[in-house]
Amino acid sequence: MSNPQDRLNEPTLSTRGLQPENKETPISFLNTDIVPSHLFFKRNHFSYPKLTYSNYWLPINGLVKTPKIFSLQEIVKLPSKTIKVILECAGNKRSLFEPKVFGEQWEKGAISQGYWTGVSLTTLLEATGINPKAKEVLIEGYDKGKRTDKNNEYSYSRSLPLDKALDPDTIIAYEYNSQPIPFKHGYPLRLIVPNWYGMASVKWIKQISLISSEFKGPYQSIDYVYYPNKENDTDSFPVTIMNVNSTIQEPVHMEILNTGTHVIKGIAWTGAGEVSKVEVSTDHGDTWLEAEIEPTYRSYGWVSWTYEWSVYDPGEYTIMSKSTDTLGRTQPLKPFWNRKGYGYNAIDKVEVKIE
Ligand SMILES: Nc1nc2c(c(=O)[nH]1)N[C@H]1C(S)=C(S)[C@@H](COP(=O)(O)O)O[C@H]1N2
Ligand SMILES: [Mo]
Repeated sequence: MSNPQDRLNEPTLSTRGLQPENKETPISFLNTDIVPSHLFFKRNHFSYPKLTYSNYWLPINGLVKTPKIFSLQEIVKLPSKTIKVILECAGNKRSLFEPKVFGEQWEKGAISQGYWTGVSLTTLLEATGINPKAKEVLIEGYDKGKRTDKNNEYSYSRSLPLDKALDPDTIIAYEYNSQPIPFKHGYPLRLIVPNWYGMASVKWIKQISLISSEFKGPYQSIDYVYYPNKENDTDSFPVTIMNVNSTIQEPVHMEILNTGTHVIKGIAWTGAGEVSKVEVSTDHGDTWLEAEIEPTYRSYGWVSWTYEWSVYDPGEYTIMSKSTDTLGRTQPLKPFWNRKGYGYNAIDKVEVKIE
């Protein structure tokens, strides 16, 4: 019989900031692969927008043949699809960079996944038609505010190149795990861009515009850009698809265990192709053995993996995990350092002591 107190012993989000609200998922303490909405990480650039839903409309304008304004009722009547998608903040694991970088010091929980339901953006664009001059689709969010480096107010807006916008799996979502999207995650409509880091999935969509040039808003020309150098902006390039990556969920860092057999457990994911293997090392990377990957339906989700570790010698151990994808990308030993701390994907590590 479980102790009734144990039912109150639930995992919670960890707070990185409250204004705006930034909180991370307890990634080691999930008991399902589908993150329930109350444990979904939160990443915001501004305070939450004030919306009046009784009057919610979605305009699509700019370089279209016929501009249209969709009501929510019209959108939910269109053919829908449900896809399992990971959202990973580009700053996930930023706290692990050496030398340290400024910004939210995310540990390993700026990632979540679940089932998103919505209408393909391309279905809406079929209704408006596309002017051949259109190059990008600009998605504007309702939230706005000042940046530390600028005097003007900006809304959270980002564009997608036309080919990614027209991918049938790029959706305007209205449900998460079969429920209306929670307000803090973008209710009533948010964009979901599978395989790209989370910044592309704009919440609280205000309007969508087709444009003929490259959008230069600060959330894509200043932030969400890899700057390989500390002192200058040379060789910078935009953050788009997720890197191949993995996280050890169990044991947790610095845990003390006894000798015997332990299940090492984790997740692995990629933003291109599929995860093809996950390898584990318990001897500082001298030898690697393949972990077992759970044969679940992946869609754009992560895979869960396990590795049975029998250990008889007391001592201190470093457990490492390394995933590889079908494009041949593998987690590096050293991360690609960049000034804003995006895309950390070095081989994952936890240390344990065996007694
Ligand atoms: N409108 C709006 N959309 C947004 C953001 C935001 O601040 N405002 N943050 C982006 C970033 S950086 C991430 S990682 C994800 C986080 O989504 P979540 O808060 O639902 O986890 O939303 C993206 N979409
Ligand atoms: Mo993010």
